[in-house]
Amino acid sequence: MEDELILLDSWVSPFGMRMRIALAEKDLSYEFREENLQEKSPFLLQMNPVHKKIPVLVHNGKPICESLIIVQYIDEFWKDKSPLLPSDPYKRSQARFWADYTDKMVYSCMRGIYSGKGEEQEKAKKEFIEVLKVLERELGDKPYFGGDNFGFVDVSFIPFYSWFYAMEKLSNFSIEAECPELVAWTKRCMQRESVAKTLPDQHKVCDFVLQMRKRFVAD
Ligand code: GS8
Repeated sequence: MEDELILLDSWVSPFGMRMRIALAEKDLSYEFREENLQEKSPFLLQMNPVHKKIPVLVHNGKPICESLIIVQYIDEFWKDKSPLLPSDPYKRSQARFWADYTDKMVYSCMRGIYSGKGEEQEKAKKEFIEVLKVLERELGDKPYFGGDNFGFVDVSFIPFYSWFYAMEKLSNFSIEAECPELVAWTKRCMQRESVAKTLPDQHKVCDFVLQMRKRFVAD
């Protein structure tokens, strides 16, 4: 039986982009369903009744929630093509640690920038730069976080790159000036088809973020 894969997602979600990159790495086709997060579909509420969030991967009718868990599921189910997690248990633990770090640290700083003002926004920017520098140190002189191969940490982190330009515009700084090696890594990742075809245009993301800010942040 052909596997049926449905992705409940939103084009601008960095969490959703993780799924799309992982599915592309494994050469899997799927049905993409854009959710309106202001008016969630009954199917989303049924598939993710706990958090009511996207992304959700529905595999032959069964839902899998939480982006990092979904990427690991994809990697385990379709293990023969383009493995994302290393097979060594210690290396796996380290990959999970850094993916979790991007989850906890990168997005919270970005939220501080896009929803904050004045001093609060400045603090989020400084913290964001620190977090990026920590990640740049972890990358070291490897081509990818996964070493010679594009792996789990790369999949987890690269989607946030599509939001970098919006962060720079909102908070007036240059990520390339702060973290040149990290930006070189983003360019390497963008040469991969799975990433290039998934990440939306940074200007389009920026317009979206500015609109969202207009709606939710009083100036
Ligand atoms: C985060 C998903 C999330 O925040 C994951 O999958 O990794 N930890 C989760 N989804 C957001 C859209 S992206 O910013 C979402 O669905 N928000 C709707 C809501 O909170 O009501």
